[in-house]
Amino acid sequence: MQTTNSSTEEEEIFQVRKLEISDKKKGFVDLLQQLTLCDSISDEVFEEQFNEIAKCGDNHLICVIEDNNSGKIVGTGSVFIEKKFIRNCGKVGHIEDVVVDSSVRGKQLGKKIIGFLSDHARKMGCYKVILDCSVENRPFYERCGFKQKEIQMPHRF
Ligand code: 16G
Repeated sequence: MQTTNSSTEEEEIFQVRKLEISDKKKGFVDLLQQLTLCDSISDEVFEEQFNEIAKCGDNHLICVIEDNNSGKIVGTGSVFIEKKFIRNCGKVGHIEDVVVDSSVRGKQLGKKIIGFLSDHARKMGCYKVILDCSVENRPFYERCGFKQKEIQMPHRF
C-alpha cells in the first residue's frame, strides 16, 4: 500500500493562491497562531481587515496554501510593497508572516510560499525582498537565497 504522495500528487494537493475571505473558516487564523500571538478574530473584524488590505491591491499580497484533500489552510505568507525615494524611486518587498502547518512540514511548502511572494515582488518592480526571521529559521531562508545583512532593531510599543 502506498503511504506517501508522489511529488506530482503533492503539486496538485498543495497549490499557492491569494487569500480569500472564506479561508477564515478553513483555519487561516489558527495557522497564524503557530507563528506568533494571534487572538481569535470575529468574522466581522476579519472581513473589515480583509477589505482594508484589499484596498492596497497588488501592493499587499497575502497568499495561502490549501490542502485540497482536507480543505484546510496549511501555509501562508505575505508581501508588502514599499515605495521609496532612494534607488531611483525604487520599491522593496517586505515578506512577513510566513508559516507552514506543523503537520505538513518537510514538503517544501515554505519554499513554495517564498517563491510565490518573491516572484510577485519581482513583477512589481522591487529591487529586493527582505524579511526578519528567528535564528532557527535562518538556514531555511538561506536555502531560499536570503543572506543575513545588518541587524533587526525592533522598538515595541
Ligand atoms: C517572524 C516573521 C515576521 C513576524 C514575526 C512575528 C517571517 C519571515 N517572519 O519574524 O513576519 O512579524 O515573526 O513575531 O514570517 P512577533 O509577533 O514577535 O512580532
